Amino acid sequence: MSLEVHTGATPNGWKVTVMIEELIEAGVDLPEVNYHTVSLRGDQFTDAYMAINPNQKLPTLVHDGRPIIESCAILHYLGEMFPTSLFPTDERRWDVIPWLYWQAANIGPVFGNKLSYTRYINDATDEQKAHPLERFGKEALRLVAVMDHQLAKHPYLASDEFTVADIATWCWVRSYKWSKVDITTKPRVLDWVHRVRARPGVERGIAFGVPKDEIDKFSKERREQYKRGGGSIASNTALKSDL
Ligand SMILES: N[C@@H](CCC(=O)N[C@@H](CS)C(=O)NCC(=O)O)C(=O)O
Repeated sequence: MSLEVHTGATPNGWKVTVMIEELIEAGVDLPEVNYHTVSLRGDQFTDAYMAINPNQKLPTLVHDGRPIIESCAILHYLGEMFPTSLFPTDERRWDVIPWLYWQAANIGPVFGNKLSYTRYINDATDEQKAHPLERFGKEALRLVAVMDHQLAKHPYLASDEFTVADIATWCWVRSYKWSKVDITTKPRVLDWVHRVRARPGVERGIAFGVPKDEIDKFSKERREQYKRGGGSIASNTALKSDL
């Protein structure tokens, strides 16, 4: 049964494309993979998309007729379904699973909010943005310090091995310049960013939806496009509190 991947060129979206490429790199004979690009200009709110993802966000994986929502649950699912060192199946999975949850509960929301207030939100004054910017900026730096603490113990976030916890976290932290979170005071974290970037599977995964010459640095036009998209999402006009 094929893997139907509904995703886009965003940090949460790239987690899945990186995972697929890392599984291929690990020698897994995957079933056919079909990609469906979700445009955040409204695809997420359509009845067809909500039938597989009632939470109205990307990504979603559909395998064997079963939709899996939440990027980290997708990494967990693929890790269990296709066993490799990316997701240990013995008791060592308990080194990894807490850090996968940690990403979902901390890095994603905090870096996401820091990014929104730094780059996207354009219908609030500087004064209104000051408190959330300070709050999410400080919290992001605290999380980077937690990463540094982990990386002092072993070369990857959760263990000696590169795992789904690194995939999930890296997809957010790698854009530290865009979200203006200064990780450069933590050389271990910076080194981890570069080491993970050098992996061929990661290189192919983050190329999803982006021209090859813009993988590491978006063009001015693309940055404007993300700002417009992020601004319209952050303006909350499409949010429905009654489904
Ligand atoms: N916790 C979710 C977050 C997903 C998420 O926020 N996705 C963003 C793109 S990175 C999205 O679909 N945003 C659309 C919107 O907010 O309307 C996950 O990890 O899958």
